[in-house]
Amino acid sequence: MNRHDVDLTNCDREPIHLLGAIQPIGFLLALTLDWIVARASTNVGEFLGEMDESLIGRPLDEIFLPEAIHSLRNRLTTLRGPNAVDKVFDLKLSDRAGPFDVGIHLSCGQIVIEAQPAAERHGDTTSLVRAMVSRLELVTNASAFYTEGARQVRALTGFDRVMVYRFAENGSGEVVAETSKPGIGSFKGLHYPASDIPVQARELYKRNLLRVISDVDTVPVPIHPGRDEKGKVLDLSLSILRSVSPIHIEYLKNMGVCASMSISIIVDGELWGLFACHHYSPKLPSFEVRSVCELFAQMYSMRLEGRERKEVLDYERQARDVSDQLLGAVATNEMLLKDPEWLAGILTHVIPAEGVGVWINGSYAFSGVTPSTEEFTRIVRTLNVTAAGRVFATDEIASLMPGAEEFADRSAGMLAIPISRAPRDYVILFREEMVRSVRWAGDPHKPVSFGPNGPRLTPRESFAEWQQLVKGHSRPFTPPEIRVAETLRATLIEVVLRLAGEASAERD
Ligand code: BLA
Repeated sequence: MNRHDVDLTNCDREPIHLLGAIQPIGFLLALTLDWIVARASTNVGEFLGEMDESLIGRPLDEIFLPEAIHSLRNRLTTLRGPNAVDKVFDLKLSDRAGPFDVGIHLSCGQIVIEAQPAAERHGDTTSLVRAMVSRLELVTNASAFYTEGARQVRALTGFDRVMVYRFAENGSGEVVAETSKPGIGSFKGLHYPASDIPVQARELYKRNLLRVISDVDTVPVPIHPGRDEKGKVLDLSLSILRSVSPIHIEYLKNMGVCASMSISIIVDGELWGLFACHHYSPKLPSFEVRSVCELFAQMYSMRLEGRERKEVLDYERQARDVSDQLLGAVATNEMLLKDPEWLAGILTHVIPAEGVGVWINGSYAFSGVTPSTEEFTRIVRTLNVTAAGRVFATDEIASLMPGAEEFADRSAGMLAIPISRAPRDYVILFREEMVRSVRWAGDPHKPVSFGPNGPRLTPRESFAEWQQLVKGHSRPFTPPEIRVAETLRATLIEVVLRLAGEASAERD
């Protein structure tokens, strides 16, 4: 697909790894496996001095110093795994230029070398990362953990704004933490649709953990030849200098952002989120600082993974306690089961919801924000047909039942727990529409002007689009919440059966 064929409706089809260009902050050479130049970015002369002949077809030892080649060859032999990139800092490539920071990796059977003029070294990067990570040990709750991560990245890089952006299951995302210089507004708490970071970008960011855009106004430098004799474009998935999607550049420009960097946060092999950094003037953290960021993000991800596992375990333990509490309380006072206020107090403690409805033996009781009696009757009828005998959750009742749009502004999602077989009794937790529970934070940096695709490519318009997309949806019920509902169901069934048993014993 030609890059000009991409528009706002087909973002996820833009082949961002095949754009055939890099940013002008360095140069790129792609070599055959016998170290002959097969492709080169058209700016090599700017870094190594103009050359008389074309670089293509020349052995690398006519261009680089022998020691540099020796060092790069060594790196190549130690590359492991499909996503491996090695780095050499402060390497003298040619007598005609200063030292470079260099990345080397393999792409489709070619050796890709990317070089950027060397920056001042930081010294002991291992202890730097260790110090950054040690700050994470001090925080207790999740929100403080996110903010501390953002703070560490900002302290190291000096970006004007650093956010932690967390993906939801459906690819949309939320700014869960932010730290910034004063006076530039806030994005914290805002949500964006999946299309803002389309699916192929999210896939790529699992393989290549960091990307930097040093200046949105620079012109990308093409790699020559664009296509090899087989018509193939160089795959830049693992590239360090890759030029990025022009659509995304327009997004940044519309926001008034001049430089950006983002680093993947990967939990359980999935892209959990990103550290997203903005600067309002050009900015290029050194190659070494970017590597430190990448390493920090990996350590951060591991700690996050540990925290999340522990959170789920703690949560499930808490749910078991609630389940015991429920059983104990009802054993002494069976009427409690028909008291929705009491039930709601207990249940929403472990599964947050704005309302609880109880349907037992054809009578209903409600607590909090719920559908009306008539609407509830229709829900129960629908459940009897579609989800009999199992816990059932949806963030969009209307997708299940025509007419539910009418009460979606009150109750958009539900978690239904059947507590008997026949006649079917239920406890149902209702969640309100998500857009109502999300606030629009402040006035984010005002757009200066718009590119050809207009204001859609701004966080403000994206937020509006996200609101449109999630209209009629509640916050989804999570897999641990659904598991907990299963446990509660077992408890409730036990109680109901016991009550039924006692009732029939009384009759006898
Ligand atoms: C990439 N979009 C991105 C990236 C971010 C965002 C963080 C990663 C690249 C980077 O580091 O800058 C989105 N940035 C945000 C959001 C906020 C922010 C949501 O600061 C909120 C505060 N983008 C669109 C639309 C399309 C699109 C409609 O909004 C498609 C039509 C595309 N975004 C798009 C593409 C990329 C991207 C293609 C990949 C860029 C690349 O790596 O080449």
